[in-house]
Amino acid sequence: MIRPSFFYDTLKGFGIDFYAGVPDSLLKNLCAYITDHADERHNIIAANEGGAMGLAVGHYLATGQIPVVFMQNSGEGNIINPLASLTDPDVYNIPVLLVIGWRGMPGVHDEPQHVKQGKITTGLLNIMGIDYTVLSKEEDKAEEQIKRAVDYMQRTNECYAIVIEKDTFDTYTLQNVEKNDLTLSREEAIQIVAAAMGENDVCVSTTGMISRELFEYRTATNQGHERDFLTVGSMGHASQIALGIALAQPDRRVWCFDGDGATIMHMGGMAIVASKQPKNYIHAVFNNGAHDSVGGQPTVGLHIDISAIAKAVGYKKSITICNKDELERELSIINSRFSTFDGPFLLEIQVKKGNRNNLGRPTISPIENKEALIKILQGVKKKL
Ligand SMILES: Cc1ncc(C[n+]2csc(CCOP(=O)(O)OP(=O)(O)O)c2C)c(N)n1
Repeated sequence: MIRPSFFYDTLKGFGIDFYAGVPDSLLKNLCAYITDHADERHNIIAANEGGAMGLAVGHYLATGQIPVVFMQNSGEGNIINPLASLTDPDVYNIPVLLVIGWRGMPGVHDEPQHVKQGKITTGLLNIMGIDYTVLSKEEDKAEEQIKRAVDYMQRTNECYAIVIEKDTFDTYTLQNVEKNDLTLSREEAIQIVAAAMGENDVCVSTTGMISRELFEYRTATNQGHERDFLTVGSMGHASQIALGIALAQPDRRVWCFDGDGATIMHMGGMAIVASKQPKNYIHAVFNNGAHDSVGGQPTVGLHIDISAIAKAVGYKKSITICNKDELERELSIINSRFSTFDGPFLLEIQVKKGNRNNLGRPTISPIENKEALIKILQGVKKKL
């Protein structure tokens, strides 16, 4: 295995010390090391991977130094446009070192949302004309690969990708953990909100543990899963899926269970929700100030005022809640006779980081999930 310190120091030896990206569980130990060792101007957790490319290009323009953009392979979709129209030799010809966690690598079992992306990870690089290597798990070989990557980028001014397999980086535990006094857990908050949903309501939940915790709650309480669309991939788009449903079915309440990382990733979606004024739309953002599902790296979630943003873009009502009593009170107001269809609402629920160690994963497939929801929404039995 490679020590995160080795990777970081080797790049530093080549004058590479600027990092921007969105974290990934395969890069968890590396990201933790960078967080503890780079200052805030040299390590930026970006809103999304495309934004990280922008930051990297800005750094290159200002310093002439090659920057690093790190991401899960799911983030490749978000960098296609900057790769094609910003860094490409046909446009500005700017070198960025891409460090890409390879979830769903063929031959390695992974969750459904990673299977397709895993198959096309290197193919996408090929089609974009990005040279790449899969990082060796032996430090001396890895050092050679990094040297070749840097030579290539210096010679051509083109981007280069280092693809990271599972279990490449050795353990490193983040030291710099931001403390706060939040007491409500995300899982408990999810259970309270899910319990407040009416029987005809549906929910679109976001990528990661939020959907997993919602799934387990339904199982534990002997409810079906058919009213929940568990957006296992496509991070940041749950609010728009929920909006699509809410506009098509104005007589049904639609909830979006979002994370702070996901909300921030495509925050513009909030403005579109508000612009349509869907009275039946309730946006619950479980804000733990972290990308908890992939290792707990910080987001700016607890440093910005999400409910003020919702208000500013035109949600009818928005509120920030940080404890159980307030949450229950607010939900009973939402459910009261007069305000049931008085959205769009945004509930920012501030929760502490962390999850149960034995948290499971959905036991139904995405196709089964989709078909069951369609049956609820369209009232017809679709073939599974
Ligand atoms: C485009 C994209 N980038 C990165 C990921 C990896 N990823 C999965 S869940 C997650 C963190 C989600 O954070 P947040 O929405 O705050 O929810 P939390 O896990 O903290 O509950 C990330 C980065 C992804 N699935 N898709």
